[in-house]
Amino acid sequence: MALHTVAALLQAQVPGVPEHRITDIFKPLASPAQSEANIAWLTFAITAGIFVVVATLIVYTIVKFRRKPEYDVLQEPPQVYGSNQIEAAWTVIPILIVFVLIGVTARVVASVENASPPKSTLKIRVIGHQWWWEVQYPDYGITTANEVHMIAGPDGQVSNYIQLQSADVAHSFWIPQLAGKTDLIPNRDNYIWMDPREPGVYVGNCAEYCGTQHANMLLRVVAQTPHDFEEWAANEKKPAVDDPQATAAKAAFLSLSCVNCHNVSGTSARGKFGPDLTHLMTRQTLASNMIVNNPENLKHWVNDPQEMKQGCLMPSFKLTDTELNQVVSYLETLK
Ligand code: HEC
Ligand SMILES: [Cu+2]
Repeated sequence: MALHTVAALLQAQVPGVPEHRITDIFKPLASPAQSEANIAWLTFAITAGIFVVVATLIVYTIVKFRRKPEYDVLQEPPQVYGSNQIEAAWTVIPILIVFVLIGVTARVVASVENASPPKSTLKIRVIGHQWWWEVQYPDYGITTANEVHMIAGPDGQVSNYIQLQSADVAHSFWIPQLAGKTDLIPNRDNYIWMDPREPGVYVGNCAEYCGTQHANMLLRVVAQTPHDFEEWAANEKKPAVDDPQATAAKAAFLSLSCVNCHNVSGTSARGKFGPDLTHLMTRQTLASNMIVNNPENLKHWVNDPQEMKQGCLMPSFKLTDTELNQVVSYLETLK
């Protein structure tokens, strides 16, 4: 990805919402991430302790047992044949440390997985595809893509319960500031929950190698207050905008093969293979958060997705200029 596109992505903000773009596990903003950060710190502290002890002993030995000028070079050093106490100590202490770490980790994993979600829970289904995310809200009848809207709220009051599935290969859902990685496996349902404490945009990515464009299978969670979420959902539930100014453009879009892969609710475009385009213009990014959703990038994408995201599963169509302009101007009405 060219540097200027990275810079532009950093500016793709949702108006009025702070952005948490540092994918830092040491700055957790939800309970699962918080408990995981705690064990990360504990492990870090223990291993730092081991490092200090071992490094000190090494330095001490190097200094203390250097060859001194008065030593006879040909004489062998004193031969030591082991010490039961020392050997017992350096066997037992590491075993104890390993058991402490296993115990603490197992407890946190179990407590994160078994925690019952708080009363106010939003159900979300995320389906991994090569190389984008389908996002459904079963209770609302909404299907969207790549940008996962969630509810945020003070500790322990709201939560999002996410069912994870895959349409093809194994993927992994990871938003470092909210929760650890959970795989999306074909023919299997996995579940995670997260309770973002602050509204904002949280970034993440697919964390399981899933093919050529794995690195551009990025994630974006838009955590909102329940009120803002409902507002967003109300718009998502509506069928696509039918702009009378765009009748010809719409006809052009519907006459092309786009309809085999993309859904636009309220039209004859019913494809399920690619991202739902019904409210494309409400998303900040395109191609699984790889590029900013602006008119220039949208046109470039429709004209030649293979140039922008080589190997992605949308072919380049060699549309004529007229077709391209019509299709893009139709897509731009999909608010
Ligand atoms: C063979 C199936 C297929 C056809 C046909 C197809 N697309 Fe796509 N389209 C995809 C896939 C798959 C993606 C996701 C690519 C990715 O991010 O890796 C996509 C992504 C997109 C996106 C970006 C959506 C987003 O939210 O990131 C737009 C816009 C789009 N297609 C428009 C079109 C238009 C316009 C046409 C017709 C000219 C078309 N597509 C034809 C499969 C298809
Ligand atoms: Cu993936």
